[in-house]
Amino acid sequence: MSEDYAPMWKSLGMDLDAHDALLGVLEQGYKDIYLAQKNRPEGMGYFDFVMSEVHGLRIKELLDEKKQNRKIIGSYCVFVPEEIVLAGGATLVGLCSGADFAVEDVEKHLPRNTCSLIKSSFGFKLGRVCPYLESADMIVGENTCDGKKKAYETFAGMVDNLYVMDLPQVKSGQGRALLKEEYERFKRAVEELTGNKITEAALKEAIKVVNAKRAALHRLSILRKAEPAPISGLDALLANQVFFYDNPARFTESVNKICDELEVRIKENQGVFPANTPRILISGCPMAVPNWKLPWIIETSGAVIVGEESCVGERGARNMTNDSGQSMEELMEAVTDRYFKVDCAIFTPNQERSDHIVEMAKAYGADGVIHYGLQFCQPYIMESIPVENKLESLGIPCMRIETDYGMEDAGQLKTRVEAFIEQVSD
Ligand code: BJ8
Repeated sequence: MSEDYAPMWKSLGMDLDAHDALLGVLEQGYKDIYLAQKNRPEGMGYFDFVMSEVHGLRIKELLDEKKQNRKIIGSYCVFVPEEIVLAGGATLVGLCSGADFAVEDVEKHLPRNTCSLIKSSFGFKLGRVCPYLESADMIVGENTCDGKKKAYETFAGMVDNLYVMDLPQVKSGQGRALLKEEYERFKRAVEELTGNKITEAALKEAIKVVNAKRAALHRLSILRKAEPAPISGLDALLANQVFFYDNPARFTESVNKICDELEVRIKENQGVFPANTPRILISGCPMAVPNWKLPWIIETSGAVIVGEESCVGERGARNMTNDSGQSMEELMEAVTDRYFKVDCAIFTPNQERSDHIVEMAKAYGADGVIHYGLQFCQPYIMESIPVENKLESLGIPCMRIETDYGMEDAGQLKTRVEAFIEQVSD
């Protein structure tokens, strides 16, 4: 990191020693996993920089925004509409939940058999090591899986600015009405927090900004359909992860730059790995920074990841919000329509998700699908069985993996992944 950010972190009430230790692990992990890759697009240099400054420069930018009276809203889920946040003149950031931290403390508040993602969100708070969380003027929790919704009851006692958004579990008329009502309530909460009345013009503009971010990621996804794949899955995952932290306009520009470069690579038939490298689609739980374990294992075992059916991936970014509405009512309907299509495993039934996995496997020319379930995540692990059955019935090999954020099972996972890759490359 180029600057001494210690005074800034201290001003946020962070535990500097614990934070230094965390950054040390993060930097080493990034070096070993990301910088050790070969044939990376030059444009990834921007993301290397973002990652090296993820708790530094980006936080300074957010604190500068706060000085200008702009509010920061943190979230843990793709159901929190960035369009409404931006329209209210605030900034949305994803909150850290991709690494184990302060596990002993966490297990005083949560049962041991809670998924790593939820435990991590508690660990970053209890350990005081997440500058995004400490900068946030509002933290949005959402009633998605049972684990999260019960955890937020406890989390409410650890922070003084938790806002809980209710979410439907069924894609019915009532479900959609609940989502719309919750987005209206959230809009009022954002207005109250920022003191800005959200206008049609502001919402329309915000929809355009967020759509542009998504369009850049779509462009990147489509380029990954090429054979040989022009970018590693690890690098593409990183772009999908940074989506949640970066300034929207800068992010869009940076992803589009990488895409320009990839188009040249494709024309010249240059792949990141040799031609005919087995192609894998990952599907399942979201992978938040710095959760790179499984993609790293896959791509150091002789395969390339060509797509992510995940909230940090296509599930989160695939649908656009219609910006053609003229009234607030029409625009809010469009926001609701867009998010109501997210096929998270908390919905029942959730046929769309397995249809989408099949569609993606075919579109990206995947030789096999690896379903990634976080241990103790009932919605995704339960769904992984019908997903596997469906894929196998269509002749698409599938392997289900259950893991956590620890490295203890890395060797065992590698053996399984290697065997799967051998199977799909026959
Ligand atoms: S829309 S996937 S981001 S809820 S891994 S905490 S489901 S027990 S993260 Fe998610 Fe929103 Fe859905 Fe996407 Fe629970 Fe499972 Fe843990 Fe999970």
